[in-house]
Amino acid sequence: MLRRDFVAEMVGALAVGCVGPGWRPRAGPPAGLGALSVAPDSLRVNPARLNRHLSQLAEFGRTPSGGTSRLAYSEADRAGRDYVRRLMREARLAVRVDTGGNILGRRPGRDPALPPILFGSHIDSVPEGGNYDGDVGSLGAIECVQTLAENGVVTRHPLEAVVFSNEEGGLIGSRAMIGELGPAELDLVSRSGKTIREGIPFIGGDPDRLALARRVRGDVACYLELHVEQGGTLHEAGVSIGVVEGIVGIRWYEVTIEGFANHAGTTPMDRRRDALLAAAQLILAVNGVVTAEPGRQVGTVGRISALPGAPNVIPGRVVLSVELRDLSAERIESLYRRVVVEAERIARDSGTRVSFRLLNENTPAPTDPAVRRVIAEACRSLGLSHRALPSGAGHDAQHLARIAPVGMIFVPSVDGISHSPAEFTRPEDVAQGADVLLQAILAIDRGGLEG
Ligand code: HGY
Ligand code: MN
Ligand code: MN
Repeated sequence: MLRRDFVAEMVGALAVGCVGPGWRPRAGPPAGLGALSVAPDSLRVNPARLNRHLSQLAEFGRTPSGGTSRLAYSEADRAGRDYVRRLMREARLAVRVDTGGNILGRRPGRDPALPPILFGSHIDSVPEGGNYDGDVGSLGAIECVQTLAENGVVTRHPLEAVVFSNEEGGLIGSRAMIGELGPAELDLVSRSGKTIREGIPFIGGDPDRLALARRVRGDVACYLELHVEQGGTLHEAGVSIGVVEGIVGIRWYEVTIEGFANHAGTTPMDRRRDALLAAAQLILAVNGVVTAEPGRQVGTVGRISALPGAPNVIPGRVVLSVELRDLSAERIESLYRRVVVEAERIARDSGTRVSFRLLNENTPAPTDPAVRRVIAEACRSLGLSHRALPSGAGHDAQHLARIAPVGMIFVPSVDGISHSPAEFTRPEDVAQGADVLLQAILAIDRGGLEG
């Protein structure tokens, strides 16, 4: 059975059980928590609606393999964002797009002097990605606010659901939000073919006025992100929820190797300066450097182009990507230095020249211990098993950590697959993650981070 069919089936099954004990629809204008007919800690999201929204969002950028290519700044991205804005309006949020292209849906709190609790994720995808990475946290955030709205719950803090722009192209929207998106990055060409400077207005932002999107410490009470784990720890252990301890740092380099393009038939093997041959050695060297010591560090060459690109021409120029990740910024730097030493040796031996250009850097970030405690307590109150774990994937939360306490809630990825059409998270796990998010929001609103 296709996973998509499985989702539809589960959604149907879950619809029967979506109304938790103590749930009462409430008519009339929102009131404070005290006026509720239901205790806030018995509030539950609507699993059928949330999973239906996931299936509907999957239609934007859907690929023949059942995955998603919703590259940031593409038509599919724009259409998906329109869909998400509609859901936000249905959840009675005041919706706007900031100058960095982030979608924000705001709900007033009882105390307008308090900073908002911010929560969300992203809906852009990698090429041929899946239907859960980013989508679960974005739609889960909207589902939480929808649940509060239909139960008449008004929090003390204002609430803001966010869908960050261009997460997969280097956490661009959250970088704009912390005021660190600079001119050099704006000129980079994104996977959509547009530069970031061109892409931001395409989705309703304004790259010339990025300062307006900026938030500083004190502007946000807390940032929470629900996300699929993208690795196999929770799935293998049969644990429902991951409480993220820290998020890896990521560096992307563009490496150029200059050799000499020449005739492939007439140039003897010992007279060549073959840039692709040098690149092959460099790819092995990256792997060798990263695996030379124990630890969780990873390194990947995920993209390569050889020029001029003909069977009968020795490649004269190669451009490839090198990505390095670890929870320690020092270790990333030391891996990088060793890769450069290897690259220079390979260049000397092959008569080529090599240069590295840093394209994007996301620093590692621990999550906030008090937010972790709140999330773990929410799991306990919901009767869900949980465990602490690091994130090997990058997330917008790592930028928000520079200006606010942050926390992340992971739900299991079946077989640990992600950035693939085969990515899958069970509907009940999606709903449980959203319930944890909802309870964490309410606990933080009650002052759960204070004292
Ligand atoms: O690449 C990452 O780690 C993330 O999924 N953007
Ligand atoms: Mn991703
Ligand atoms: Mn993601």
